[in-house]
Amino acid sequence: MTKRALITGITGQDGGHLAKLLGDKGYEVYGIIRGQQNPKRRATEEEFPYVKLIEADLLDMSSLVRALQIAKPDEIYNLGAISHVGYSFKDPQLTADVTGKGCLNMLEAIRLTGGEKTVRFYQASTSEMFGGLEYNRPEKGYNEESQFHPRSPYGVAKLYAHWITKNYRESYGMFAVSGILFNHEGERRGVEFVTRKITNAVARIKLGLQDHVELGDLWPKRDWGYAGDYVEGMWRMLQQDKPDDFVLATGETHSIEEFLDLAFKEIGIDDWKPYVKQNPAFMRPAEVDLLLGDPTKAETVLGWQREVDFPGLVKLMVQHDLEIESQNK
Ligand code: NAP
Ligand code: G4F
Repeated sequence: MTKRALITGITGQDGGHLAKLLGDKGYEVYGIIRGQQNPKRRATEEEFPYVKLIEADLLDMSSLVRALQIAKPDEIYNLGAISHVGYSFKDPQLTADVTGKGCLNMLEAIRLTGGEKTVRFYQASTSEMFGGLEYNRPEKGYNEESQFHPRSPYGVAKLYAHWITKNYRESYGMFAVSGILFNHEGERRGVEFVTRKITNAVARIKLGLQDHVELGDLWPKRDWGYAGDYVEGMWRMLQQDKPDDFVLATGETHSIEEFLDLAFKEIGIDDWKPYVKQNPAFMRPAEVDLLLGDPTKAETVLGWQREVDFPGLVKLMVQHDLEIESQNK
């Protein structure tokens, strides 16, 4: 029997990687797309002609019920969210509604359509829920047992979604799991996130299209992996005998300065300082100083391994942006 999957956030970074992964595995793939004329619709249809798009919105439970009636999914991947931490400080209520309550809307839609014993549900939880070293100092990195202390409206909304997913698992016996994913990047990453903003700027500087990039704080450290590796982990979580939560991470942490070092070296520049200006507009009211994850449980139980390392990730992103930007020149 062909398995059916429904993805929210199909137009986002992870949605693209997951649509490819599930398509390659022979799934019948449905994707939720929002808005009357979503600007990403055409590109999504062209790249994934096998994906059936359904108009719906995480803010609107009746649209989710309709989507479930159409897709009749075996698996749901809830990737849709306001996902930008900086933006969440500017629009905290919308973030709570989409990123937090949107998850509840989907879980209730599953119950209303009688899917609580048949549908497998994946919630996109995040390392932003941990909050950094000031609050929690794990020896090997944050794991599934580490304490949460979110530092942004986004992190708080995600923590609600995380707990309500656990609550539906415990209350209704649903196969509902959370993947607590550390930062993952790649050629599909939005340019509003720091890694892609840097690699895009580096490519444009190399091609003479811009002369500097403006960034916020450069000292925070992140555990950066490749998004293509992480969607494999999401899928594995839904193939287990028992529902459970897992951390996906690389077990390494690097500062934004280290990312800049490697990205500029890729175009032959050793000293990036003349090309980077600091702009307080990109700083946040509260910052997460360091994120480092411990993926031992995912490696042991899921057999998950990341394939792309930090230098490989930076190289892949710079080379991709050089190709794209030279076509635009
Ligand atoms: P992304 O590129 O920002 O994609 C977000 C997706 O959410 C987009 O497809 C967007 O659709 C959709 N969306 C926004 N508002 C919606 C609404 N009201 N109803 C339905 N869909 C809506 O995010 P990503 O990097 O792929 O991340 C996927 C998920 O994993 C997110 O939930 C994110 O918070 C979480 N996560 C990401 C990371 C990471 O490092 N990437 C780490 C941990 C957790 P439009 O195109 O229409 O705006
Ligand atoms: O790339 P970022 O915006 O990612 P952030 O805040 O770590 O969030 C991402 O990862 C989370 C997982 O931990 C996800 F849940 C979330 O959805 C998202 O995908 O910022 C990374 C770091 C921050 O410390 C930020 O303050 O880079 C710093 N930064 C410095 N200058 C900047 C900039 N961030 C952005 N976006 N833009 C800048 O100009």
